Amino acid sequence: MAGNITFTMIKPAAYANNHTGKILDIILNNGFRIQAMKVVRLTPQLAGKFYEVHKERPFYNSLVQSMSSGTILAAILEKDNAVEDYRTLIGATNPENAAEGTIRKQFGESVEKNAVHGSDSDANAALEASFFFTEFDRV
Ligand code: FUP
Repeated sequence: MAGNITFTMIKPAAYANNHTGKILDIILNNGFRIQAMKVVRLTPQLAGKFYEVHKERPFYNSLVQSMSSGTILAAILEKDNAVEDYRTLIGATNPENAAEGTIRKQFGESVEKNAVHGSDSDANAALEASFFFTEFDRV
């Protein structure tokens, strides 16, 4: 059965360019409930750990640098079928390939600065949520 939470981050460029309000509005208008939310700045070490699965990829160092370059907003979102529905809402990894109306199409600048992260499985949603939040942070 599909789980009911996913984890998202509004990435540094989207946060710095003041897209946060518009992105949260889209999220809430599409039936997601915010269980937990905070703004933080990742150290390169923490960004590297979060994206460890991509460690061998050519884009890893640049991605880690980019994700630790400024403030991000991290949140746990709740909805039936959250992981799949949120990935539909954000669109393809590369904003150029993302469907019209998706968050990445509207606010992404490039494959690396693609505005938002969204978990790719229920298992990763749980891991990523607990990377940023404790049970006490969640309502
Ligand atoms: P997604 O699940 O859509 O976020 O995509 P991936 O897990 O494949 O990629 C994780 C992050 O790596 C993306 F958000 C952006 C970055 N990335 C690049 O910078 N270059 C690439 O060629 C692919 C991904």
